[in-house]
Amino acid sequence: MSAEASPIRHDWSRKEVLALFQMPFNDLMFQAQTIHRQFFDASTVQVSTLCSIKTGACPEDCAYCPQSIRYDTGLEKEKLMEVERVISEAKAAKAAGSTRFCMGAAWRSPKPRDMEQVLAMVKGVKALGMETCMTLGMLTEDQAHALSDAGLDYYNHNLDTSPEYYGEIITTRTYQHRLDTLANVREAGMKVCSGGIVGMGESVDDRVGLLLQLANMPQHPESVPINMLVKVEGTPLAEQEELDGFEFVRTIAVARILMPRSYVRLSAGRESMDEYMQSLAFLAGANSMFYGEKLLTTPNPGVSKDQQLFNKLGIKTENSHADSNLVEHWIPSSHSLKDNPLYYNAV
Ligand code: SAM
Ligand code: DTB
Ligand code: SF4
Repeated sequence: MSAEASPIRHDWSRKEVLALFQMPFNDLMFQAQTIHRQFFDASTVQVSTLCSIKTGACPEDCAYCPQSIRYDTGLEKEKLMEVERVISEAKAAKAAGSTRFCMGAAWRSPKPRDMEQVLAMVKGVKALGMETCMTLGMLTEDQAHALSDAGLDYYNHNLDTSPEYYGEIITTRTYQHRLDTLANVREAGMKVCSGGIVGMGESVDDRVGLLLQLANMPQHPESVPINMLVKVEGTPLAEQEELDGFEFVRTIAVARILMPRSYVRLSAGRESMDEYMQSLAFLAGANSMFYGEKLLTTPNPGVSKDQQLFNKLGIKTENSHADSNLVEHWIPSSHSLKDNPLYYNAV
């Protein structure tokens, strides 16, 4: 099938998207994988590393979040990290094969007094030759422009769920606040990273609603993180019933079909997924993930565990500058076999 066969649409109807969610699983996977292959190499994954530059004591009340000051999750709060430390963490992430460094802060929005330090982080990480991403909460137009001018490539700001379910999860800001920040990010010329969380007790209609919001934006987010709720003790969602893994994989597949050119990120929650579920997520069209043993405050599979999975699946990481002394990575055992993952060996 040629790339023309799947136009990039921004006019999806609720009915169409629900119908995708309700397809027989094998048909849905086939459609997602077919579209994925029109736009991407199906065995290449982009890897980003997260760094919590300001941890805990967030004034917001997001029911899933271990960093909200309102819930006792036992998290030690920390001040904004020194620029030098951020840069040394970014160097380590680059050496491990990560190409993007995502800096997250537990803020409702950045304070004017924090901006200078944050902008220095962007410049310092950029100077290492890595892509930069930040997630700092709501941004004004001026803040978005300042970050863009400093060289920030991506801004992560998740819609998290449908407009209808949002009020069940967060009461300290509105859906419109989120959309306004996303508009400021776009207008300032940065790439948008926006997705959501599944497994928070939402209905399939809410997963439809979230993806409709993202897919009907005038320009799709370049990166769409799909997080599985990480249940953290002390948060209101700690005892949330487990979502069936197939529903998570379906959400990835529908995101892939609706936004064919976007990177769909198999995001938080991998620590509780086995290799089979993660490989189904790749088959559904996920082609980006967080790399490194920690997300912001919760565990993530370590690099060596992910390398083992990549080896089993013949997955390569995108544009890696990994230091071969530090990590295992793939080399073709012979040039003629280069494109056949079965013939890749670990060094
Ligand atoms: N404070 C900023 C904000 O909320 O926009 C940036 C940091 S916040 C931790 C970034 C995102 O992490 C949230 O929007 C949410 O999607 C995700 N997240 C936080 N806690 C999570 C959890 N327990 N499970 C899954 N995703 C989570
Ligand atoms: C995103 O969608 N997921 C990441 C990143 N963007 C910032 C954060 C996941 C956080 C999971 C809970 C934690 O580690 O604190
Ligand atoms: Fe604060 Fe972000 Fe956590 Fe919400 S998700 S409590 S805004 S750190």
